[in-house]
Amino acid sequence: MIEYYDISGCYILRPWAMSIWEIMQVFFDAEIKKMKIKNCYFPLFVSSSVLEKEKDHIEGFAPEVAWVTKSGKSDLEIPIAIRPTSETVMYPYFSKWIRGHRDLPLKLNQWCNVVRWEFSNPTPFIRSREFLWQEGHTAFATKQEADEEVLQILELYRRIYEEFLAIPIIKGKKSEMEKFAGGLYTTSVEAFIPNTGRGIQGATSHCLGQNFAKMFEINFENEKGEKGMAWQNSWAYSTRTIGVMVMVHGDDKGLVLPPKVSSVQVIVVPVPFKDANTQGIFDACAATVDTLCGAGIRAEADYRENYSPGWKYSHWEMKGVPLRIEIGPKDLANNQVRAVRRDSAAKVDISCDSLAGKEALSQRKMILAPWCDEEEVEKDVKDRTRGEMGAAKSLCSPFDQPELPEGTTCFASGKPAKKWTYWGRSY
Ligand code: 86X
Repeated sequence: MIEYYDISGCYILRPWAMSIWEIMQVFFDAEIKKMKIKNCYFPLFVSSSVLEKEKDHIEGFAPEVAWVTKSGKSDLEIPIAIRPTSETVMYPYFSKWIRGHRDLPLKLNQWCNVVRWEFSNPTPFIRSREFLWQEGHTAFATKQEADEEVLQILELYRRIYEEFLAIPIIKGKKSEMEKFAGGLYTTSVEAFIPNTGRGIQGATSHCLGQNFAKMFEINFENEKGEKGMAWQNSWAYSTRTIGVMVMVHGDDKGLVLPPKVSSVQVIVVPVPFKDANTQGIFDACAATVDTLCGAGIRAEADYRENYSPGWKYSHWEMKGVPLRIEIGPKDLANNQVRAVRRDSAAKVDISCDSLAGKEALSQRKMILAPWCDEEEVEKDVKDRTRGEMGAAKSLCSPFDQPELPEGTTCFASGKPAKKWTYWGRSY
């Protein structure tokens, strides 16, 4: 996931790690856009006068601020700080952009890096001197609106941990001692690392109250022509999320990736044997990858000839790929594959015909799936599911439709989906 670097506390994020970040980013970015929060980008550099504008909240953090003091060989006239967070960078412009109640709410987010020159044990993802995050900064006319948003954002953080990283968290409010001193109250999602018996803050969502509005004069005129002061929030999650995931799920064989964030969800490994039909095995691997990719699963095959199957097993286990599929001579003869779960090491043989088939069906469940709404495809589903227990058919498209994000494909045809439909065996 990372490569070490020649500056302590700084790490190179390799594609295996960056892809996890990007998957969470796609989700979170879409969710905040639904909330009418807009992306922006403020400069990395902060003048000392602006950084120190809010003395009280900076005081405790001052030792962590990194400064640029030179250009080439000459000293800068005034040193320039590198953002450790962007309150003081952004709020002078909030003051400028907010004049009347029609300028509110102002809801901004930026995806960026920040630098905090930590001295205590740097740890990849968990405590690094530079890290990636999103920071949201919003301003409202009323406290009630601010309060509501704090919890909406906290719920998105919960979903990142629980739905994407498969990590249970506790939502809650920080004590007066542990809250962000510059704000009114701080909420967080807290995770737990069983191995070390330690809690870890997963993300925070603050209501800043009117503290910063006072300092930065973020005022507006309300409908009645009276002067009001903005209510503000700020919230962030960072690449620490990946560190929590590594610690919670990792085991003695290495990383364990939750399928939702894994850039490779299934690795297919050919297991050729002496004079068995090697080409046939390779072809079956390619067909398996095709079938899985067609069903929207991120699958790849490892055809490398200079590594043994056993070596590949440990390699992909160490990398955390959720499912390994092995195809050997016996599997080829039986038109099946062997699947091995990364988390539990549980093995199961699956017929090639039901590979992309819905596991849920064999567990006697109903399935809600995006569908292209074409009759041919509906018939095809019946054909493909015909078995001892009877074929599955469409049941209904519920009036209560979940969201169908643009680009969602039909579970059966791979064409653009038009609606969510229930499928299953029926009376
Ligand atoms: C506190 C508060 C807040 C926006 C968040 O937690 C969410 C996103 N910011 C961040 N904090 C600092 O204010 C801070 C300031 C300086 Cl100068 C520093 F060097 C380190 C800091 N660390 C945290």
